[in-house]
Amino acid sequence: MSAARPPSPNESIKANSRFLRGTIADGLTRVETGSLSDDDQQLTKFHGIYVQDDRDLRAERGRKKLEKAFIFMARLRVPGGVLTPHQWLAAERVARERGNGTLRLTTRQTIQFHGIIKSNLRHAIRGLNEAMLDTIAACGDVNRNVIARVNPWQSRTHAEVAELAGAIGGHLLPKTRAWHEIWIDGEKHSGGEEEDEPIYGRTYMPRKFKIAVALPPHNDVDVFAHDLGFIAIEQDGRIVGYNVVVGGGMGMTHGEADTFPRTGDVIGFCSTGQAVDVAEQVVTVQRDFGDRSDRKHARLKYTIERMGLDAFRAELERRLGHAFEPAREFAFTDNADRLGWVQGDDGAWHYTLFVENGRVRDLAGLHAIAELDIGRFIITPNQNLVLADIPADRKSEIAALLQSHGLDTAVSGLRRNALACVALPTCGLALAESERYLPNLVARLEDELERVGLAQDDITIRMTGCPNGCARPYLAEIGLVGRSPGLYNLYLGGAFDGTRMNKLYRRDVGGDAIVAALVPLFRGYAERRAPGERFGDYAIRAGHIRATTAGNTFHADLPPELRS
Ligand code: SRM
Ligand code: SF4
Repeated sequence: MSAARPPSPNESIKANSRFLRGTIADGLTRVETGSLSDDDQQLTKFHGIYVQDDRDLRAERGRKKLEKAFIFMARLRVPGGVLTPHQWLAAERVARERGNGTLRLTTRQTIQFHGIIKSNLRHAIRGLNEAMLDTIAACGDVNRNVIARVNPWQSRTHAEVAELAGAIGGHLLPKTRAWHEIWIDGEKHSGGEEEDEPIYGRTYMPRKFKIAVALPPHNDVDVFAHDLGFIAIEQDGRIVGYNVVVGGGMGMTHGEADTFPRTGDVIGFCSTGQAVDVAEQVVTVQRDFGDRSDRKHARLKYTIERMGLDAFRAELERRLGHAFEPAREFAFTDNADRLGWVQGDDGAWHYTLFVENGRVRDLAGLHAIAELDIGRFIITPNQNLVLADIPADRKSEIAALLQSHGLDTAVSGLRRNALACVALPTCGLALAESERYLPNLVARLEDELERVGLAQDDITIRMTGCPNGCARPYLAEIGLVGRSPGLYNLYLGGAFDGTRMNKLYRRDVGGDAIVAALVPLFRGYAERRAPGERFGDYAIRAGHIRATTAGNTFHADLPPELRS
């Protein structure tokens, strides 16, 4: 713990916020600015809301001495990514009437609304609330949206995994009424004194906290990237319990080698009935032992590195009152989505729709499908959308709509496995383009892949506009991380199943250099790969990148000059 160092300013903002109220309600009424006070900007995150500005307009407005073009981003809380068609329509309406007209499916199975101006913000949140949707705890120093394997075609295990995600998410939800009070009721409670946060306390978590539930053999949730992961262990079609994974995380800062991505450690097995308690106690250990002085070292991965895994496990088991059973055998095959139609074990059909980088721009097709009011809409951790539970006799109707709206077009193996974070123009932390650039880069790489006969081979490529890792780029076979406008660090050698991080291959490269670096590798892979060998594995075997030999932190065994 960091007893000697003063707490970070965020700690007093939280402590003095009257359980996350701050002066947000007052700030929303102020017309002299499109923004909110600095402290309130930290607190709105706990309500799933970020103050942003349109960075495309920043320079021009600066020249004209105008305030930045402030806009808000709101993020839904959707445990397991499951929405009804009615909720989809409500979300779409909010995007059209209060946002920038697009919906952004995220890597944590939810929806972000961009471009909401201050005067529209309450209307937007109320519009969502009317469809039983909320943005509570979608950001901030709390447990975030719990994500879960998307497999509605295996109806029983999907229900079990989704149920656990919902149970954990519900259990760890902040208890404060502040969200309802500020955004919905408008009624003042008596200063919040009567409230309590039995799990979090007044200062909540040291930092964000993330949980995922995986169901082997698919690792679509990237379970090793989370503070806490549960890997379902299935026997005879039933889930008998979960292996527990702790201490994953993706973010780092360029040039600061004591910040790093880390894959989580499997520490043992718990029964299904114990899982919610395990989640609560991992949260309380991190609440009490996490670094509250330096927010760059405040995630659970750093707590575990500092305490040591054995000491962490001992503290956790002490709080649980029992030891974990030894972890059970499991194996993953991929961390991707399988696109297109699949029939489920109960006869229903499911269609996984490719949504490039999660951005739904043309709302019409999905609007028409949602209006049929069939089945469920399930957002995947790969930014795609499953139209789930379609009765066999309605399949042709959906198929016809997908076709008439051009939603069922085939894409290459690289494109269907590509993820990009949002980055410019809305993300305040972006150093380079991502969502607006990756599709073009993929097009250039597709030409080469076509030439060498790899057009339909699944290869994962993930880009982010900065090293925070929102598209989990360090777990991709090809990772691209923004350094400055037009320049990226290129990482290679991640595993296709999300169990191994990649390594730095080229520093500060632009589009031409990225293509030039990858083309010989694609050629070599096409000519010399072993049967079934994945691109990331080939990159290591062929000696293009070294395999990690020590530990599960990103910089393990890398010389200092290669650590940024
Ligand atoms: Fe993220 C911050 C977008 C998933 C690591 N992330 C941000 C912010 C809110 C920027 C900010 O703080 O001002 C971005 C908003 C951009 C915008 O304009 O919309 C942002 N993160 C996203 C999304 C939308 C990326 C996407 O394209 O899908 C994902 C939304 C998830 C959600 O629905 O909750 C998103 N972010 C992730 C993930 C992946 C995951 O959770 O599986 C990570 C890596 C895992 C992790 O947390 O370690 C991630 N985001 C970060 C970090 C680095 C955190 C760290 O402790 O290292 C930041 C910066 C921060 O927190 O200070 C960040
Ligand atoms: Fe923004 Fe960086 Fe996250 Fe991309 S990775 S959305 S640039 S914080």
